[in-house]
This record gives sequence, structure tokens and C-alpha cells, in this order.
Amino acid sequence: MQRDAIYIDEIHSSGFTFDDRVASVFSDMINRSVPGYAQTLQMVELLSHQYAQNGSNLYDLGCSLGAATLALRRGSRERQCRVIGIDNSAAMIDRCRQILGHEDIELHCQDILATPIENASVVVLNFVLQFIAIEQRQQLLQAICTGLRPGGILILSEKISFPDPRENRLQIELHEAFKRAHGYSELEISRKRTALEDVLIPEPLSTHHQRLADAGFCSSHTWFQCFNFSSMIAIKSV
Ligand code: GEK
Repeated sequence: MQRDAIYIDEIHSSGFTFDDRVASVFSDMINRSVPGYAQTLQMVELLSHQYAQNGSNLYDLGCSLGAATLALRRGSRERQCRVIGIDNSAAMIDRCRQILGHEDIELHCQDILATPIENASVVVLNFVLQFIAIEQRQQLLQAICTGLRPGGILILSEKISFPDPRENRLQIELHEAFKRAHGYSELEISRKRTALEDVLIPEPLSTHHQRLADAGFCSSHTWFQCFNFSSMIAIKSV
């Protein structure tokens, strides 16, 4: 695994993008930046084992290097499911193909906003909705809910914000302590913060749950939270 040193010695004037440089260090970057990332992958496998329906499609939207896509495949072995990973970064999808080439997985370089979701039983958005423009989030969740079979689920993991400014500040400080504990310097943390401004837009959990209800899910539950990172499961009625 190549170590993420992107923000050590360079000031990036433009915003963060999922280019080849990011793709080449992505596994290290996400593991050292997102508290609970490994656990979300374990639970994607467990939840797909629980909810994948025979003959259905399983989607990993914004699959990056395919870690959650592989978890979907592992969780649904012995069922006749198509596992489909989508990402609009060619650099990510190319590397993902190299990593998962031998697996029974379909990969497409495509915008998830233009991806038809059909005959689905499990859909994953693992730290991806946060990169979609706020005004397009509802439409995406609605398309996912419509494309799910009855009893199907969406697993939605996000960086979140908090309505109370003091709690928001505290959770950001704890996240930055997590990054320092994983070897990032103050300078790297602050450069990355600047690069992600206006690119990654977190929202409160209450906003996510309301949007899931408005999209047609019959219930949604927070199953994980560590500092300002959370994961939810939303269920379509049977
Ligand atoms: C994981 N889920 O390892 N269409 C397609 N892909 C997109 C779009 C879009 N409109 N916008 C962003 N992406 C992965 C981690 S990373 C999370 C997901 C992070 C893709 C983008 O190219 C990138 O690969 C991914 O979403 C976000 O479980 O970097 O914090």
C-alpha cells in the first residue's frame, strides 16, 4: 500500500479531485483519515449477507478502488447476484479493475447521477453522497429507492456535521486528533481541510434521515458513529 504524502510538501491551490495521484495512495488515505472505515466494510459484507436477494443487483456507487464492492461480492456468494461498482474517476476505475479483475464484478466509469438503478436489493453509498451537490442528493436517493426491490436496503456512510456549533467543533477536533495519531502533520491536515472546502459538504444526521424518508424509505437507522463519521441503513418497505 503506497503511503499518502500528497499534502506534505506541496500547496494545492485548486480543490481536491480524485485524480491518479489520489487513486495511487487512496487505500492508505482513507484508512488513516476516516475513523471506522474498516468497520463499514465489514458491515457491508454482513448486511449484504443479510439482505442480498437471489437474482438481484447489488450496487456500490462511488466505488473508488472497490473495497466495498468486494465486501458486497463476499457477502452474497452462492446467490445469483450481479455486483456492480460505479465511479466517475477513470483513475480509480482503472486501478479498481487491476485489483478486482479476477472477481465476478462489473465496473463502470460513470456518473452515479446518470446510473440506472434497477432490480436492486443492496445499494452502497460509502462516503460518496458528501461529494454530490446538495441540490442533487434528494434526486439520487429517490432513484435508489425506486430501483430497490421491496425489502431492499441502502447503506449510507457519511462525514457529518452537528447543528450545535460547540459539538461540531469538538467532533472536528477529535477527528483531527485521529488523523495526527495516524501520522498526518498539522500542515497536512490543514492543507487537506482547505482542499476539501466546497468539495466535501457534510450535513447533520437529521437531514440525512429526513431525506431518506422523503425519498420513500420506510425506515432509516444510524448503526455506526465515530466522531463526525456515521453510517446509516435505510430500508424499503416489503
Ligand atoms: C470505499 N466508497 O472505499 N459519480 C461517480 N462517482 C463519484 C461521483 C459521481 N458523481 N462523485 C464522487 N465519486 C469508497 C470510497 S471515496 C470517499 C468513496 C472519500 C467518487 C469519487 O471518484 C471517489 O472515488 C468516491 O466517489 C469517493 O468504500 O474519498 O472520502
